[in-house]
Amino acid sequence: VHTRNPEKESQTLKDCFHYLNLTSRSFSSVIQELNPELLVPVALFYLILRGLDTIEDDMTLPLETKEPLLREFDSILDQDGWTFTGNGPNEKDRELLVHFDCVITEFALVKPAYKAIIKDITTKMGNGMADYANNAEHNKNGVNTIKDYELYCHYVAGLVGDGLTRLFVEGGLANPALMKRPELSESMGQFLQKTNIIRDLREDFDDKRRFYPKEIWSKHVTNFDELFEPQNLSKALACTSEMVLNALRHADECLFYMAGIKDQSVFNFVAIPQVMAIATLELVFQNPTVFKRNVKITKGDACQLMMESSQNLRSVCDIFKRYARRIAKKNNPTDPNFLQISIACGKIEQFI
Ligand code: PS7
Ligand code: MN
Ligand code: MN
Ligand code: MN
Ligand code: MN
Ligand code: MN
Repeated sequence: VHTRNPEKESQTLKDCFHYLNLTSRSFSSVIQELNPELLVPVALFYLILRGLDTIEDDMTLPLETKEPLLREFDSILDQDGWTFTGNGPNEKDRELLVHFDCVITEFALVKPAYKAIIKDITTKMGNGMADYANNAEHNKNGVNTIKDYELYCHYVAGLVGDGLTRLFVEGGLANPALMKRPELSESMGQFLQKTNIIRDLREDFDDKRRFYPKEIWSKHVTNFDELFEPQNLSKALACTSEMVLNALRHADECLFYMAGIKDQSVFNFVAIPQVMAIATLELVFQNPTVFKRNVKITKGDACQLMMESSQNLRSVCDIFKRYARRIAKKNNPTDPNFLQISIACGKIEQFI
């Protein structure tokens, strides 16, 4: 049941939805079912951040070009007609930047209060991404401590949580009390981003990027690339377990956050990515394939999770509990974090 109104849409807005469908696998349908008050602002917010992330992810762009683009991306939002003309490898997402003028045109028509929120997040995220650009091994921008790791996740996802929460409250679709608990929207973003980083380990490594913090991986191997050597499998699995444990600690705050969402369309929008994330954590946990290639939950599982979570907080809690139980079942007694993982899963299972 899309709440879009195609008869009233300008050509540039239709183009924006075309790029939304092109660039987003999981977000495009939930965005298009959002309450009409926020549908267009959130779709444009997504496209703007997707554009920014396409620049961040383009490992063929020299740092001298990439860094200023990231830092000035917020001002591009005010440059009528701006399009990207450089070359990049990611065909699908590159198209959005090549036709970015449609996003700029539609962004200019957004309610000033929403525009200000979106622009503020774009400024902060672009500068944060620039600080971490070129994070290859032996680089000053490397992710060394857990604090570095969480700051990166704040820039690329915690800030999205903050921006979305401000939009929901401004649009009258979420409890304003959420504004007094910024750690809850931060956890919503951290949970998604940490899951993405754990899952993308191999893909990022092949792109010469590393987001696992040295503070964690160095407890298991001496050099990061040893995680990918078959003779180190049990150490590598223990490293992933520690990363999963670190991510799982956000689960209770995510459930608290979702309890503050009253509008059904906003609830579905925030809950669906979260249940996909916990299912992905269960899939990567104790799974040797993550060192070979990117693993993904099946289309069937994703579809079922989407239907099941689009109900209420009760069903989302049940899904979290089910996956926590599965993680606990796979937990390996020889894992150095066995006890802590077992406690973390137990906490989720006890959560009402
Ligand atoms: C505005 C809907 C719901 C309170 C494009 C949704 C990278 C996991 O790391 O490319 O490059 O591999 O796979 C979405 C909080 C953000 C965080 C973020 C904007 C949830 C650009 C999503 C999504 C906050 C920055 C996956 C974070 O992209 O990642 C809107 C509440 C975009 C949300 C990045 C990552 C998304 C992500 P990577 P991907
Ligand atoms: Mn990306
Ligand atoms: Mn990225
Ligand atoms: Mn084209
Ligand atoms: Mn990733
Ligand atoms: Mn990705």
